[in-house]
Amino acid sequence: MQLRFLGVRKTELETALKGREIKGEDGRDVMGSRDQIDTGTQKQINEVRGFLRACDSLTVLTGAGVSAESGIPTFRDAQTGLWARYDPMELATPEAFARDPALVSRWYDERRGKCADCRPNPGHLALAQLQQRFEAAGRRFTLITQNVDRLHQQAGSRDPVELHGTLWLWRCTSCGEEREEREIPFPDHPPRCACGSIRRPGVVWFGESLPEAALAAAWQAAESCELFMSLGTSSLVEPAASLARVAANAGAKTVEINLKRTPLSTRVDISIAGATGELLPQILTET
Ligand code: BV8
Ligand code: ZN
Repeated sequence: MQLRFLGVRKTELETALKGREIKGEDGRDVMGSRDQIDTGTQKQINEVRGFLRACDSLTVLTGAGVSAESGIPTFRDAQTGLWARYDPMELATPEAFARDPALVSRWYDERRGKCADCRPNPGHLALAQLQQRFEAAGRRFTLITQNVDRLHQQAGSRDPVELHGTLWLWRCTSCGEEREEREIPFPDHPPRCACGSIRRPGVVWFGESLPEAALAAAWQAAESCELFMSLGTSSLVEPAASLARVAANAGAKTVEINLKRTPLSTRVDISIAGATGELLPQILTET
């Protein structure tokens, strides 16, 4: 390309031009603007790196946005195909399951299928690495997730607090027997327990209380951390959406990373606009 006639090696030029924007005829930055981070965001990244270096206890909350780059639609993303006419907030309720258990079971079976085809993305991997680093240095790290896909565990994260359960565990609605279900798809909808009763996904539905142990662990981790990071969540679903406030009220530094603004963006110390799959690996270099 153009560079050749300058008789200098591409790498030398790239280092010389690092961070500088070179506009091509079409006004696009020839140095491949996708991974160019604007100076404002770079400054925020450096500040977050400073927070990470300085803190001995970190609590991270993740939402559907962290799994988006793995190909799992978020709750905000429009439902597709035969699910397009259903509102996920309606399907994810005990009322919907009582009304039509086969329909709700099929929806969760389809989501299991989707998750099974997806792999953790660099955002998940960066968080697993961060946990390793923190724990190797004797610093406290707590990962709290609203996601039910278990991609964090696949990425190597240990013991994340699953606030809203998981769609990989199914529970009998009468004897309570719970076990992991990896066979996709289910032969019948809804699946049946050996006792003959129907089984439901091991998730928390809207209107249902969260598992006490998970909620207590999340609250305790928010109240006692020095840094709280809210990643890829719209911060609309309670009580998860209150955790950042609990941390801030307890004196923690708070950081948000999201593609879009959320109700939390004006209430945290640093809110970075961007994709977690791109920004988290960047933030982790040099921390
Ligand atoms: C309860 C499991 C006791 C099932 C889920 C107080 C006030 C108002 C309402 C309430 C309240 N207290 C309780 C309620 C009711 C309700 C609630 O909060 N309703 C909301 C809608 C107003 N809460 C409950 O019912 C909870 N139970 O409180 O019990 C009680 C009961 C009744 C009344 C009082 C008390 C139970 C809530 C849990 C429900 N189960 N999931 C399943 O998955 O099927 S919630 C589910 O939706 C997820 O787990 C998650 O929590 C939520 C979706 O939010 P996000 O994960 O943030 O995803 P979303 O799609 O919204 O946004 C994605 C974000 O990522 C976006 O901002 C986008 O910009 C960003 N993004 C996208 N790509 C990227 C990205 N960011 C970075 N990088 C990218 N690449
Ligand atoms: Zn049973």
